[in-house]
Amino acid sequence: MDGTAQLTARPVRAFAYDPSSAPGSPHARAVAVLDANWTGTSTVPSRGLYPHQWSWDSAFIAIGLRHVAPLRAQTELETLLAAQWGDGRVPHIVFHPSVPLDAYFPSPDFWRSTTAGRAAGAPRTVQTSGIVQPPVHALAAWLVHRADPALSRARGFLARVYPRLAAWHRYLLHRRDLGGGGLVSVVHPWEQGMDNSPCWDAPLSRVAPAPARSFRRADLAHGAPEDRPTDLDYGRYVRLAADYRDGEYRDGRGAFAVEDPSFNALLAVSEHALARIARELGATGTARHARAERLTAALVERLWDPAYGQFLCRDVLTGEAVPERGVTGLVPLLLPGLPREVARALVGTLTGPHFGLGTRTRLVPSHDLLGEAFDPHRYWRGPAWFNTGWLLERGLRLHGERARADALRTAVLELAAASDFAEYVDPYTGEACGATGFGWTAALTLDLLHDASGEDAALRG
Ligand code: 9WN
Repeated sequence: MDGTAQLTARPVRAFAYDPSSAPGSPHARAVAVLDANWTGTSTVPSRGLYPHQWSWDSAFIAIGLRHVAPLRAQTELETLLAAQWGDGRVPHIVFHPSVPLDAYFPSPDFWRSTTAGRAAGAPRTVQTSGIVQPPVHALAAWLVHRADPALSRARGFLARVYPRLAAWHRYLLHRRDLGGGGLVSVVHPWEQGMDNSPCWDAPLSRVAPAPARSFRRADLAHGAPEDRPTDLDYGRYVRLAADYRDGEYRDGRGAFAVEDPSFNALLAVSEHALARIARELGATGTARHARAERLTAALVERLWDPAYGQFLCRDVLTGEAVPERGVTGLVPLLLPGLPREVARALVGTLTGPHFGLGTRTRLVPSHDLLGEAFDPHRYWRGPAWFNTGWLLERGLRLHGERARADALRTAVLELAAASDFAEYVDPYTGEACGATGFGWTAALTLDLLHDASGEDAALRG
């Protein structure tokens, strides 16, 4: 697709934005979305498309929920962590037993966590998937605590979640350093959270797809096929997950292993948050800050590409960088310890022709506007997501880019409300794509309304 032609053809629309919390305001509507998606113990990303609990969704949801329902925000994280496996992994989905099996694929009978996951310590009383998602949870736990420290202390919230978060990070750092260079590898595109990104195309092309007749997709009942991953991609996702399951979820190098910038940056940020939590609980936290800084250094050493002005994924099986500009390569801007010239270059790339922030786009596209694979509607191949917008807004603010952060904040708030809290939007027009009433879109709207300075999320030192 010719990105340049698109740019002139589709002007950015202006939206009216109401900052109050009166009935009918974006604030009230965002709260209503979270209420509608609440199940009593956690929040579904979307009632139709994603009717279970998802790991990184819950972390983002807790970050917003803390401002309006701090007890629910704590419960959200505690419910997820209660499904942690004995080896420390936090599963990417915790299934609700009352939801029919055919409501989402892959369902519990595909993952078979209670049997295939037994050796890895999967819980017996709840069904989960066996892969993971980005570790945003310690950051979320810290922010949830900060929203209502009295409630948090009274319930012993941090003391309860700390050992589980520490075991989670230990699992990632010890069992998932498949490249041996101090960074975590993801073993499935769903683990990284940006499922269908062109960054996975080359590493995924080596995976033999499961035959289409061997599984039945549920997502196409809710989303337009041209917005969703293709059947061939799904065949590969299924093959990778089935092989992992059939190996009883043992970690080692399978057919897909990638070191990803966003996943590792979020781990480093969460390690800083865990240091804060440790300090709050009476320890020093120094070793954790040092670990976060080592992770930051490994990220720069292994994944930074000065010629691209951004981080790139690294295919662990070939040892090569993946030459694709995904938004994942900008997310490390969230790191407080980033070298100044790296932060400066990232801002340049974010606002330059490949992502166009502030000129051609108001929200950050998920992929290079000028790349061959760019598609403004297809899942993670171009559309803008609100969680990456939030992460980069916090990153811009942290690195002193106040005017740009303000503009991005306004765009997130306006487009979230105007799109009825869509899962994602066309980066040029703001047109809603995927599900509406999407959990993290509503939650991060609330966070930006309540926490304009982002001071707590900055985690400096
Ligand atoms: C697979 C729930 C999840 C998000 C991911 C997003 C999408 C699932 C899917 O939905 O992934 O985990 O079925 O496509 O890519 O980031 O956590 O909202």
